[in-house]
Amino acid sequence: MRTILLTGFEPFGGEASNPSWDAVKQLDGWQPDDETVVRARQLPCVFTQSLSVLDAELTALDPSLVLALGQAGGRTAFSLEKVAINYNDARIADNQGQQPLATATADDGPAAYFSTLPLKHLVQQLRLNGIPAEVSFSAGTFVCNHVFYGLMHALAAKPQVRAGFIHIPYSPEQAAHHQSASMSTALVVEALKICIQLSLLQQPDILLATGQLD
Ligand code: PCA
Repeated sequence: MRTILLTGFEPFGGEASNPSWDAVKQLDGWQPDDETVVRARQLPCVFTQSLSVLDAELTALDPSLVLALGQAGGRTAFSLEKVAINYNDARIADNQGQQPLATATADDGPAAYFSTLPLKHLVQQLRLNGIPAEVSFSAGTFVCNHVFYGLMHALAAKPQVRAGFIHIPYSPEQAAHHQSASMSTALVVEALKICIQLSLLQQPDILLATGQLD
């Protein structure tokens, strides 16, 4: 049996829920085919501890594909992150009151890693299925980027294991308070199924104009 690991975060920043966890937990146990099963795990919104939990799951599950999710309120689309940077600079405290400023996630690591998901192909297929999607070139400098960097650092010696990070917009319930864009959990789940099926094919990415001017 092949395992796919999906992660979502606990609530943070005063929100009552985190739609990244609400979405991935719905796919725990889902089988995209007879030989593959999805496992969903929640990560604490805490620097360092989030990576201890993730590393333990990577060891226990030995996944063939990893999609890590987080919320980025204000985003207008399902946002596939391209780059994880070796830099923590927290504008707010994490859920244990830590606020690292200008620190590295891995002292011995490179400045950045790229996602190994077929991002352009995913954006194309998501849009064809009526789901707003984009490639993003910054996952920020908070716990999500920290987890994304730690994930890619942990898998650096395993290029056959595709992995990446996805930021999702507010849920409709949250957006009603923030007057912002939203995406329903049902649509995020549908998007994740497309990402899983396409990423498992192990085809190289396509060429498509998904860059940003500035
Ligand atoms: N979003 C935060 C951390 C947890 C989450 O869901 C971030 O974007 O860093």
